[in-house]
Amino acid sequence: MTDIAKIAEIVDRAAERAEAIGQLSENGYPLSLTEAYQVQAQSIDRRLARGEQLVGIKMGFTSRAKMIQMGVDDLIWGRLTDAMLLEEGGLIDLKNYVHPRIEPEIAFRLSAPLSGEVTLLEAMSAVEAVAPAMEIIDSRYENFKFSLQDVVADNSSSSGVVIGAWQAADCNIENLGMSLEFDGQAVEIGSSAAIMGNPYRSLVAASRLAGEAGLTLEKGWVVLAGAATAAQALKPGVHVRVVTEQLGCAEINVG
Ligand code: 0L1
Ligand code: MG
Repeated sequence: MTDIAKIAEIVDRAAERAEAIGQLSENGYPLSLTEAYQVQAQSIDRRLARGEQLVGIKMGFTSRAKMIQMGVDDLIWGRLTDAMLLEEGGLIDLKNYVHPRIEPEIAFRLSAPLSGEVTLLEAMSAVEAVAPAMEIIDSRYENFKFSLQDVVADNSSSSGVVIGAWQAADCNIENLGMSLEFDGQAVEIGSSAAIMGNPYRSLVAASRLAGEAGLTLEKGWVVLAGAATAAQALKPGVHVRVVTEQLGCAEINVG
């Protein structure tokens, strides 16, 4: 029988200590997707037991191109805790990460719970605010290499979130120009349309997938809709900014 608790301890320790580990799938821990999500849940339970609070979820593989690249036909998701929230405009300490990358995203804040299968309109009406955001993904696996099950067990690589000023959720966010800048130079350019054609579709999927795991997206939670472009590796000393048409900016400095 698969020892979910033991594997959860392995991935949790790797994240806590910022130490790279070998892929589970190649080191005697082949997991089904269901088991991988159980590992994720138990590894996050370990963080909650240390005092962290669940504040939302992140969606991954939200672009068709990334799904095809991974040979998968559904999205993945991970859990966000308060310890992952980084001060907007603040400083990131690289020693807390293995090999962090950053990607431009859209964040939603919920004004009402969302659970299971919902329509696009139901998802939209549960959002009170939208913000430009960046996710720091930091796979705990050596060389950022993993199988689908490995990455899901590792909380879908999520390790940090930077959220800009919240805006009322009354603008059309289907096709907003987005760029990721390093020291004022655009290193990635894209559109919010890259996120499932409309970031709100990612919220519908978030509700469905969390529901399958018995989780309700709670009022006040943040849902990271997914990346609008590829991720970029963080470099020491760089100033990073996401600029999103209509929504504004979010920024962070790397120490
Ligand atoms: O879109 C995502 O946030 C996917 C994260 C997992 C894959 C990766 O680490 O690149
Ligand atoms: Mg992401």
